[in-house]
Amino acid sequence: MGSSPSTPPVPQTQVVHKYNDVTKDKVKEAKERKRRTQERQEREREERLKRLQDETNRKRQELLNYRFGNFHGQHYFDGLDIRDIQEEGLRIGLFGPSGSGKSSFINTCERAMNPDLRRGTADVQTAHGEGTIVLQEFLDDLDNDFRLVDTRGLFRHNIQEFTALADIVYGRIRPGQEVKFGRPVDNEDSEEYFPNWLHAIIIVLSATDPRLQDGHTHRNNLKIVRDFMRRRVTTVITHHDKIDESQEEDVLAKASAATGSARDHTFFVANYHVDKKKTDYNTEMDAMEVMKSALKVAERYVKIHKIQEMVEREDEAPNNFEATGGKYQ
Ligand SMILES: Nc1nc2c(ncn2[C@@H]2O[C@H](COP(=O)(O)OP(=O)(O)OP(=O)(O)O)[C@@H](O)[C@H]2O)c(=O)[nH]1
Ligand SMILES: [Mg+2]
Repeated sequence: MGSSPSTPPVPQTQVVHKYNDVTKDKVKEAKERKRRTQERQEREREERLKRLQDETNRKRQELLNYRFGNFHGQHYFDGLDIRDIQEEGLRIGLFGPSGSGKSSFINTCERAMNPDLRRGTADVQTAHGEGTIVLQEFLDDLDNDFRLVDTRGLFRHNIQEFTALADIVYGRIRPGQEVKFGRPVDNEDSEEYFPNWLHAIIIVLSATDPRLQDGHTHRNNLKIVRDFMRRRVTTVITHHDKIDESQEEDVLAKASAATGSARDHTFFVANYHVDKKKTDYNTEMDAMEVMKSALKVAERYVKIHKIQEMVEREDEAPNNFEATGGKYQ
């Protein structure tokens, strides 16, 4: 037997190399692709954040520069004497069950209006029991035409509480005064002064409150407020961070039914609070949407009130006409 033919180089060795090279290239390529995807995602995230930040700044400027009538336009008030409100501005009150997040919402609004602020100035409930007792105005130092008014929480749902609420609405309880139930205030005169009234209210409910979720307790308790403040209400549902997305529609419908404000005047918000201090543009946007809605509602209410006043004056005119023996004075 002759020597065996020279053995060709082992092909497998080459295949293995090739395979390795291909694999290396593939891995490298995949890594590169992943890096590019991550970079793109990061860029998109930054762009989204930038857009949100710009939108937040734009909305903030709109509210910081707010002048009475801006949202409906000056023609909306043609023929009406609105000088008192132009001079004094609008007052937006916060009403709602004790502990629903009224003061926290005010703090959120303060931070939305002033990005340098690390925390709001309204006192929130810390332990059990009531938080706010004294009526207090906020955002009143801004050079624009509205203020927010923090009130004592509703929890009795009786006539004494309703009387106190009416006293706040008609400006008989003034900022700095304690809101007492069952004790009439001796400040009747101020009812004459329309700029001291609340021109709209924001009803604050917590998304996690079983009295909202059961669909009837809040609805029954708030009937008197709903009827009294008809068409002057914007609603904010706090604790948005504490509910699941799947619950939103149901909670929204129940809140709107309880307060009587239309769906497009009903908003969710996840307030700033002790464990949520980091700037959140979504939170600030939500809070500013609520303020804008309340201002629109308030402008409409001022118009309704001014028309009523005018009609009442006209109603008095024929009496004067008769009293003067048919001569106008
Ligand atoms: N997680 C979360 N907690 C909130 C939110 N809003 C308010 N809170 C908390 O709820 C509690 C009550 O909030 P307050 O703002 O004091 O409620 P209030 O309506 O002013 O209460 P009264 O003044 O007693 O009527 C506080 O412990 C807040 O930190 C929210 O959106 N999310
Ligand atoms: Mg409070």
